[in-house]
Amino acid sequence: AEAAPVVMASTWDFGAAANAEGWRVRQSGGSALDMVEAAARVPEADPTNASVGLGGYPDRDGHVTLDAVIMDDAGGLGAVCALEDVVHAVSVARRVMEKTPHVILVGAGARDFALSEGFETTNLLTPQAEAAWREWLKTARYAPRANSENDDWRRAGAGGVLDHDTIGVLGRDATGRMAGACTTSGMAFKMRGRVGDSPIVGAGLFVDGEVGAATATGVGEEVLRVCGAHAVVEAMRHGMDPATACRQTIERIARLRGRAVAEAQVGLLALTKAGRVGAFALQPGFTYAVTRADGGTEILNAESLF
Ligand code: SD4
Repeated sequence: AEAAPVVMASTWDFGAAANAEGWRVRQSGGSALDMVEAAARVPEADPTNASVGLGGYPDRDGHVTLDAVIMDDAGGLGAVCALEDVVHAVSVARRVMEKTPHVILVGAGARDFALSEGFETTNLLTPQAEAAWREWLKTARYAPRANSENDDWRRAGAGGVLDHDTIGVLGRDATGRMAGACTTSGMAFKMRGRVGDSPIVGAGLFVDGEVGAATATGVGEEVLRVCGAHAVVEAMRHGMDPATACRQTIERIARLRGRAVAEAQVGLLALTKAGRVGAFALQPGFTYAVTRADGGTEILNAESLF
């Protein structure tokens, strides 16, 4: 028998815990937006997940700065970039969408807006993340590690912290509506003020009501160069299945960048309106969690170019 359609798809192993929360919201009648927001809040609030929200690694000056976006299938869109002191960046992004005439707020303005909406301030720099930063300062060499999200997550029981981890979540509610969210503390030890792909519509996330949705993870600079998530959704619009659309976009990054991405990771994940899922990555090791309409969840390994 053919597997039940996919209703949630999230990046990395820790996507499974996020999907579980999104599924709970779906079962209680929540909208696709409610599902993906609730899912994204799970890693944001987890201090052992040192890359989303609380516990994220700081920039090279020691500030934890968060990027997040949320989007629905009717053009609803909100994002925050370089947000400080607020755990649930995805929820601030949703307020930007619902309560402002804008779609992106950055830095101090995003923080002021969050506080005006009643969000509390929290010190996002955990002792573990601060210790890792102080250790990093000894060499201060910026060198993103492929798949650190999963490596560190799998070690987290032993007190490991992730040096960057992003979650991208795509969801379909019981009425067939779709939404997506993407939230991250960005690349560990990035320059102050650096914004990645995650909060940028079309790069870290894109949702289209006629086609489906896509999200990205990995080195954001490489995703931004090709507007990764948008490229995937547009390929699906022209009839490509999700895995092939992700593969084509990864191949495009590789052609464009050559040796510059020989060791870089980029993972793309896509979900069609009908509930078909697919993924592809530059390097082996990109995993994603899918939850089907019957409630079953599994973690799948994406194929990769290298
Ligand atoms: C970024 N794409 O800020 C994010 C990082 C990421 O898992 O995906 N980490 O570039």
